[in-house]
Amino acid sequence: MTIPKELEKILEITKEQNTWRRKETLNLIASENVMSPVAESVYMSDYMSRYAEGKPYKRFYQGTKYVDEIETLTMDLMNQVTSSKFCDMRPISGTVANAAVFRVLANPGDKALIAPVQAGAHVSHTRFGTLGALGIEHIELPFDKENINVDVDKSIKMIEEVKPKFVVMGGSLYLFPHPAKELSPHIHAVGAKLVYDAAHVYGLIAGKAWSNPLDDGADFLNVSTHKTFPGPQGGAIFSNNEDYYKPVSRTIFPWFVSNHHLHRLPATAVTALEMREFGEEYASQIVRNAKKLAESLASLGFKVVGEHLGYTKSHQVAVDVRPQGGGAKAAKTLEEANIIVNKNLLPYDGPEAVSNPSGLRIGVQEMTRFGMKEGEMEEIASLFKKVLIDGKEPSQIKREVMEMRKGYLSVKYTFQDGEWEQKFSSKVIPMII
Ligand code: DSN
Repeated sequence: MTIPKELEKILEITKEQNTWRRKETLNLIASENVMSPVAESVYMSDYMSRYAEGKPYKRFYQGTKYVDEIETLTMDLMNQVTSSKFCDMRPISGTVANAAVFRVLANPGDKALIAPVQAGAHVSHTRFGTLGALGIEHIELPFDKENINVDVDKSIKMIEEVKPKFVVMGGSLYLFPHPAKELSPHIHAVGAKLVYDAAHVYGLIAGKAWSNPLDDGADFLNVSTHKTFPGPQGGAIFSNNEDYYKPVSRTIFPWFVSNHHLHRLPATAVTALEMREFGEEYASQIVRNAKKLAESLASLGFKVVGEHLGYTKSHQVAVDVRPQGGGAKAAKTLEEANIIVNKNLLPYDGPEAVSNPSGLRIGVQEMTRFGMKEGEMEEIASLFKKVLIDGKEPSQIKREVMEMRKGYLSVKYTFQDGEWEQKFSSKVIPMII
């Protein structure tokens, strides 16, 4: 039998992807991360071929006894690292988690207050995304330009006047925590709920480097499991209140999920164990790295957002690259040098700037996972300068980037030495590289 030439092509493209992004690039997209080899290994399991509609031990299919077991264990471990009481692992993304909670809290025509888009709100919180698709009215909380954040005093007034069904905080360009603690008593006083979208900062919360929104009055904590929390792509919903959790958990299937992509479960469970063991060390290094990168870029002449606020408290750094030709050009030129970032609207950009915004959003969580520390952040800043300020040929800098990356090829903050090595390392299935 002749092997179709497309098969060779498929393997080749996959190998190219793996080699390029795992071994040769500086990956600085704020919403990405990599799993550990052991998490990747359990991801490639029979679970990926199965269905398990319903909840553990109450399924609509046969053959699910190990799915029940792994889903229950995963929920337990995720509750442990989140210091929460209830968890639903079935949303297959953060956006699906938002859809499920928003729909249970409000009917079409009801009102929701969301953190301002300038303060980083995700598109799913808006009339252009999931909120709009559900027919819920999007009203934005007032913006405090000076603090690049929600304006607390004006928001209290608005909450009292509008009496929304719910308020959404958390964001995608997310440098400084939204004021959940300050606003939650006022939200609850009008009978509304606080939904905190921690997609970006969930790993920082699990690692105790970011205030836990559930302790600050959030009724729901919606997350992604693949950004600062370095697991497989997916979502989850947490709550400490059974009465709030139950209607969401009762309706997520069949409203928003049929198959919840079961191979995520063991991989998320492994990542929760890694975060239980190494999360604090990892999260605190991420925050130190982001701050160091921001300071280094500023000292080399870049206009880094939020100087008066200490630049960042998260894994992200935002840079205004209008002097370097704008976000689109800067991101493309950096990619030619194997430095991967995304162009991003900055708080003062209007929506019309979406294809060529003023900024770059940089996230340090993935390179931190590969062992980079403050010294490497200074090196990265100087590579940015060479490409974007000194105008060096990107292909020349690419060689420097590839050389640098050679020292950071294995995932840290995971089980890999000692007893682990003897018992399990031979069972890990490596990726095709
Ligand atoms: N698009 C993702 C991000 O980059 O923030 C969130 O869904």
